Formats: sequence, C-alpha cells, structure tokens
Amino acid sequence: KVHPLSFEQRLSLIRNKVGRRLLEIMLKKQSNLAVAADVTTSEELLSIANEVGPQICILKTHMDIIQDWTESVSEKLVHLAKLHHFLIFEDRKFADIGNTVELQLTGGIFHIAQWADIVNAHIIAGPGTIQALSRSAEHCGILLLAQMSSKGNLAVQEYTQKALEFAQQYEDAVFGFISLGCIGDPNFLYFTPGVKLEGGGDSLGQQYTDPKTVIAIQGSDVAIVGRGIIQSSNRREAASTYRKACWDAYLQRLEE
Ligand code: 5IU
Repeated sequence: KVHPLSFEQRLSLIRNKVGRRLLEIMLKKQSNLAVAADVTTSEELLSIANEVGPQICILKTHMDIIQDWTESVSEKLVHLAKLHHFLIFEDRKFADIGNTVELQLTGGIFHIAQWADIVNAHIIAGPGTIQALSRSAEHCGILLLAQMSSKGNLAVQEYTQKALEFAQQYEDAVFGFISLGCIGDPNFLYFTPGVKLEGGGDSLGQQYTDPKTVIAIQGSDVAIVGRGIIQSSNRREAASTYRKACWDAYLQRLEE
C-alpha cells in the first residue's frame, strides 16, 4: 500500500490549500514532526511551542485541558506559529451532527476556527460533520480519524475504508488522516500518533511505534510525538533528535 511518491510530487496532488502549505513548510524545514503538547497550563504550552517550534511542522493542541485558557493564549500561539513557521492543529476530534459541530468550531470560549489551521473529525456521525467543518471554517484543513493507536479501538477495516471514501468525497476540505500509516491514496497525507523512539506503551492503552517503522515501513507522512518529547529533560534536543529520525525515515522510504 505504501506509494513511492515524494513530498514534492504530492504537492501537486493535494487539493486543500492548508495541506499544500503544510507540505511547503515540511520541505523547507525538512521536518515531518508534529509535537503533541498535552499540558495543562498556558505557560507550559507556550514555552513548548517556543522550544520545539524550529524543529516541527505542526503543534498539536488540546485547548480544553489548559486550565487558564483565554483568547490571548491563542493569539500568542498564532504569533509563535508565524515566528517559527509551523501550523496549529487543534485535536478536538469533532464527532457530533453538523449543526452542533458548527457551534463547537466557532462558538464557546475557544473559538477554534479563529486560530486553528487544522482540525480533525470522527466519521461516526456521517458526512454532515465534514460538511459543517468545511462550511464554517473554509481556511481550516480537515483530517479524518481512520485508525487509532490505542489498544482495542474500533477504527479498523471497513471503518477505515469508510474514512477513505468520505475523504475522497470532500477532497477540497479533507487533506489527510489520522492513521497508523498510508491507507492507500497518495492524494492525502497521513499523520500518526503513538510514536516514541523506545516503543512500549502507557498504562491506559497507548501503544507506541518507533518513527522508522511508522514512516519508512507503514508509509505515514507525519509522526505525532507527545510524551517522547514533552517529558524529556531537554525538549529542544529531543525535538531535534525526533525531527532527524522522522526525516531520515522519510528519505529511507523514498530509496526503497
Ligand atoms: N492521539 C493518540 N492516538 C490516537 C489519536 C490521538 O495518541 O489514535 I486519534 C493523541 C493523544 C495525544 C497524542 O494527544 O496523540 C499522543 O501523545 P503521547 O505521544 O504522549 O502518547
């Protein structure tokens, strides 16, 4: 299933403009590393964004775990994203009917549509979720959850295929998937969480795979790394190590 195309070649295949902008950033920074900043204070979130910013193509956020969230946090985040040239991916995993999703994306106290470049969605509620996201935030690129990294998850086989079909129907808005690797179509980008150099897992079902397996063998494009970097005593150095490991794995895939 792993296709042989380079990121340069994929640039002309991706219909969504956020997807193309991401590829340009990836090529320029030689980075297919996303960092998952699962932290609970704005101070820590912003300091991570600043520390790992130069090494990453994406910062993945969970705004609803930040205890002191205000609009100024998102403003500062956007400032750092511009400074270090990365995109902001709010991992909100929208899963409701279209009408509700539209309100969740634009309303509440988070106003996700104002600051996120990328958002994601489950396909469980049908295409209305995607229609709502693409209509109410045309400037946001969408990723669909096709597979998950956690033990016992239900996103397998037919479900994964359905995610691919949905994406193909909304190719202007959807530019990729959360998946364990390439699921077959080079017109989309593949983003894989559950990545750690040492492998292993955690006590709540997370299952880690190393960057080389995920990118060179399973054909994923962007590795999403959380605790592997966040819990390191030197985040800058860890991000640099992961960036190199992920990019080398991509170059290795091209050679095969
Ligand atoms: N995440 C997963 N697995 C998934 C999906 C999302 O781990 O299948 I969808 C998120 C959860 C967390 C990050 O924000 O990716 C992984 O963080 P760690 O590398 O710390 O496990």
